[in-house]
Amino acid sequence: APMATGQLFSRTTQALFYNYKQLPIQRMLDFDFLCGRETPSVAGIINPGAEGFQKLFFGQEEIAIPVHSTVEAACAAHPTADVFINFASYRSAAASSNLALKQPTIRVVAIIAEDQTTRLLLGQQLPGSVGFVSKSGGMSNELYNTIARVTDGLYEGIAIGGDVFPGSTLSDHVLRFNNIPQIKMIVVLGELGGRDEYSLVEALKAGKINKPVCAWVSGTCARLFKSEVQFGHAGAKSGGEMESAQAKNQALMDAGAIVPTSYESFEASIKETFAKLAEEGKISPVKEITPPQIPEDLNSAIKSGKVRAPTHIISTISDDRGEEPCYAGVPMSSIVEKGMGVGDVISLLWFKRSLPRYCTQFIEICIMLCADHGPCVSGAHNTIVTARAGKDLVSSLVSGLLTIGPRFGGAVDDAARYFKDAYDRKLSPYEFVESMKKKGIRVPGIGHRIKRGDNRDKRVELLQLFARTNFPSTKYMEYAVEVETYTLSKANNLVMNVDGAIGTLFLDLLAGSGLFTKQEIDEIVSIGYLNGLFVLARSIGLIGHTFDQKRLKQPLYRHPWEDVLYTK
Ligand code: Q5B
Repeated sequence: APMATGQLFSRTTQALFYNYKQLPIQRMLDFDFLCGRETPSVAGIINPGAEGFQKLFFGQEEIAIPVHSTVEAACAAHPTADVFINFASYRSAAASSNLALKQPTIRVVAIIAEDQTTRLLLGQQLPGSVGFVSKSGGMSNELYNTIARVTDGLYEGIAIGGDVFPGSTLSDHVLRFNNIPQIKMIVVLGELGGRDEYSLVEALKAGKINKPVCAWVSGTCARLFKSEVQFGHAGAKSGGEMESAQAKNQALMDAGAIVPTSYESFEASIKETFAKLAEEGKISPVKEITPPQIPEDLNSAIKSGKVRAPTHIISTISDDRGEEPCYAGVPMSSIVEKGMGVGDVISLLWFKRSLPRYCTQFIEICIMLCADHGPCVSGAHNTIVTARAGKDLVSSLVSGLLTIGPRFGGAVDDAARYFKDAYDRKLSPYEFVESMKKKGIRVPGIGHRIKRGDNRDKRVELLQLFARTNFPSTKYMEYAVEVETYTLSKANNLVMNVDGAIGTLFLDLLAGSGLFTKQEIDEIVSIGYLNGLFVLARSIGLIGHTFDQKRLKQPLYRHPWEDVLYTK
């Protein structure tokens, strides 16, 4: 239906909301839902610099409201949204409001100093007969309640704000309400300070308002103070007798407004005015609507203990909710105070327990020894090529990590699995190696591209030495040495490699420490924890190779033709 002169809002009015503030927007949508609106009153959100969609609830349904990065883009996308609700900070509100005023599609600009948005658009949605204008947004809440109780409700309610220079005046709205046929009576709540109420007095005196106006100017208590008092609003201080609540109430009454003797009797005067209009048949009773229930947010319902909801993630290794993060229940301060190291942190986060020093030291030695093995190994090569292609640290690192697998560095778990199985089943080295050969599987942990029987891997020797000195038992590793003796009899490069040494020695650590049940050991081996040691260690080297290439400003890598065998 066409809007009457002065009518700013209808049941289909939509707004653009400047600055993303989830709570007030959600409140507006909740109010829409309560009022039975079919479309949300927020058409779009302007979030400077961001674009996309914002999920919000409209009743029970989730809706996606478009987010625009500029005022112009939002106005172009939503040409029928003629209200601009500005939630910018006081620092940037002027610039964005000026911009909004320049947009041909915008008719109303509301600059929100406090959270009053939900009240702003009340009038467009309610079917009542009362037009209400207030200075105070907070007090308008009070009056909305009063009006709802003693009349057939609001048609429109607006709070102009308590500033010294508000964007619109009380009389602007009263005159506007006077032109809206659906509004049968007007309620005004002014306050001490300023002279705005006198423009209403003038309008009344000039006979420009022919609907009953119930008015009250609050702040009569100011007289009880000996000196001038500044109330909550910038404009709410009595600047002299004329600006006092008493003087303004008197002037309004003299001009023909219905003014009670106190705020307490304001409700009664609104009630009487409405009843009189109803009696005179000037108000046809509106059908009472039972508003729907706004669904409660899950978070608040859970908080109040009304509902329970299943969690989506279960975690047992760390907790960051308390005063300080804990790893497997051990607070970070205690990790630092006790001088724990990376081996202890790995023990807590991977094995969920504190391990004795020789175990954590062994873990740290593994990390140190496997941190790097030169630029020519698969992982470092990939990382170097990636870094030289101009990719970032994470891409270069990941590209190297992705080469870790059954042939390169990722044989630790399989070494542990196969050697454990062979040892536990009491297979002789000959039976083990030959049975693997029959299955066509290379023994994990055996063989190296450059290491030989006469050029052993120093890392393996260091790990063996440490374990033989510190571990209660090295039975799995000694079994691997016997296997190595057999494989070396076949070929000189079939030495125990670093994967084999770590895999078998970790079996010894798990079994010998007495801290793991047989079931836990089986689980660690079957899940495959141990490649993690190589992955973690080699990440250190791969990160180093990335930095190295970047530092050396190495150009894009291209493999030389001479190094490729081109054949058909
Ligand atoms: N043969 C490592 O192969 C390598 C055999 C075998 C029985 C075996 C190979 C292998 C198991 C996986 C493993 C970890 C691919 C290695 C690492 C980290 C690193 C890397 C670095 C670092 C080497 C020649 C003949 C053939 C094969 C037989 C070979 N391996 N038999 N069991 N394990 N090992 N990976 O030299 O009769 O001629 O057909 O897969 O443990 O990755 O530094 O580079 O820190 O970065 O290419 O140390 O051993 O040997 O494939 O030419 O085989 O030996 O069947 O026999 P190669 P191939 P045949 S540590």
